[in-house]
Amino acid sequence: MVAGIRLEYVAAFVGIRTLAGNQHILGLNMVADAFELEGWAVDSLGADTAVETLVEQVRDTRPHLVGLSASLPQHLRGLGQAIGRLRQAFGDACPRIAVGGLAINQFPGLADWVGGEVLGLDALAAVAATADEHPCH
Ligand code: B12
Repeated sequence: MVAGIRLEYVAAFVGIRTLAGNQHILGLNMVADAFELEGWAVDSLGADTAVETLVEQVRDTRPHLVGLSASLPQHLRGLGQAIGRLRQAFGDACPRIAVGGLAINQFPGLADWVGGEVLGLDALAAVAATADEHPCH
């Protein structure tokens, strides 16, 4: 709740724990900040977050959008598994899942392979790509 108005457009940004570990969170934090500045209610779960923590967060807050990041090629398999788990847990009610980060930017076609969507190569592009979904627009 913000000033008595429920923000319907909630986004969660998460650095998923993978076998290789994922400490690269600066870029994802920039994306989260950009969405927050646009008026989205944002939950940043931080680096190296367990998949089941994300599943619980989605169950509790029902975000419109989940943003995940892969910086290294070694992160991609874990990212794909996390997205598969979200889709299995929520089915048709699964939030929109955006992926980004260096590994995706180098090979955007990998987004399909992991099961996510590229909204843009950086924070501003991602915000612009979702502008028409925001309640203020
Ligand atoms: C800072 C950094 C670290 C820090 C991270 C600190 C932190 N808290 O984030 C630390 C020291 C932990 C680190 C560790 C490692 N790192 Co490092 N790291 C970097 C570095 C220098 C900058 C990354 C960064 O923050 N960039 C700035 C942000 C803003 O850019 P970004 O992440 O790409 O994010 C932007 C976009 O991609 C996009 N975006 C990102 N996420 C998302 C998500 C969504 C949904 C959307 C829409 C968009 C989006 O928007 C962002 C803003 O524009 C890069 C080199 C480089 N120049 O990129 C190497 C780099 C990524 N690291 C590298 C490596 C190899 C490692 C280590 C394996 C090193 C080691 N041997 O230990 C470890 C791995 C740790 C792990 N398990 O995760 C390599 C990866 C090479 C590769 N392609 O495989 C790089 C490229 C360095 C290099 N040239 O070799 N690293």
